[in-house]
Amino acid sequence: MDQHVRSMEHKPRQYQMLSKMIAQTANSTASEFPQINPDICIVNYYTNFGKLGLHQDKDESESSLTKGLPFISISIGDTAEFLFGNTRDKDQATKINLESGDVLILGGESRLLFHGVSHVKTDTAPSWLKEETGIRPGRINLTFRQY
Ligand code: MD6
Ligand code: FE
Repeated sequence: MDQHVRSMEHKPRQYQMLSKMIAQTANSTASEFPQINPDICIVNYYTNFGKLGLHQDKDESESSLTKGLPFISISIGDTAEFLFGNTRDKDQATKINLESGDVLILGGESRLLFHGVSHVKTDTAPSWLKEETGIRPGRINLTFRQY
């Protein structure tokens, strides 16, 4: 029991380290993505009917937003169609697929882009992921950010 509790305690730190490493890699390829010390992780689970309207993520501190500190999004499971653009108008938005294992970083000038998920594509998760983890149908999205 004690060991179980301890290992659970370590999980958030491992995720925090993973997101820091992603931020470091992004910073070394594009310096407009400043290094972050993530202190927030939001986990969303989308069923195959799940969607998320176009929005801006701007609940972080003014200093974090002014500096353009990136947020990092990791997708797991079924593929999502992800929209982004300069306005809330979904007809003008660019569409990309976010597949399981994809990492998306919005930072610097792109930090306040409108973005959302139009739909999740049924049964598109890698078969090895389903077999090894028993993951439910749908999509998990983790976003890391610094308040
Ligand atoms: C995504 N998620 O699921 C995009 N924003 O690919 C978000 O934009 C998001 O998951 C704010 C809070 C949680 C999120
Ligand atoms: Fe968002």
